Amino acid sequence: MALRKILIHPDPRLKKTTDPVTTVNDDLRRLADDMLETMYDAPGIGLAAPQVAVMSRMIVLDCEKEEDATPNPMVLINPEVVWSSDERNVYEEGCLSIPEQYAEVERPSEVEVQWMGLDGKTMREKFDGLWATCVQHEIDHLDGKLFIDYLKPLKRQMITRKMQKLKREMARS
Ligand code: K1U
Ligand code: ZN
Repeated sequence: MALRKILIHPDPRLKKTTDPVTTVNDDLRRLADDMLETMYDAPGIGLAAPQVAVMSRMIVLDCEKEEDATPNPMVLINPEVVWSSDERNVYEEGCLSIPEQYAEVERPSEVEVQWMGLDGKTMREKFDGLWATCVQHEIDHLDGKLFIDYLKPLKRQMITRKMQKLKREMARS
């Protein structure tokens, strides 16, 4: 397993739609392991393949945040929201590609998601609470959408400028 570098916004790869996965092979299994390790190391509760510069439809999640909770890592290949609740929920979201910036985003409070597992089997499950927020945030990444795209243009611009400054500073050191 290896840590992968997380892309920081703005980056054209974070704005692109990703390609469906057609075969589960050793490279994909290695990518899933690396993404989970990178997510836990960050630390984060989710990660999407384009955030580590791989333009494929795969995400990882583990929203068990409490320190003494049993880990519950999930790997979702070609995930699709097949049902969303009318009820909506507001959560202050963050993103590992937009470090230290948080903003309230409103999304359906429950979603049903279908995906393929690493064993090639089709899975379908309902997500609620933080899991629902996180799985929608990660699926958005696969469609080139960031949580700041839900914000008013001025706030989005302010965050983007902060990230441009951060990237300039990171490049200097
Ligand atoms: O996609 C990502 O960049 C990961 C992101 C997922 C996410 C967070 C909040 C709402 C929706 C989706 C993160 O994990 S940001 C870090 C974070 O929220 C966190 C880190 C450590 C403990 C608990 C939360
Ligand atoms: Zn994110």
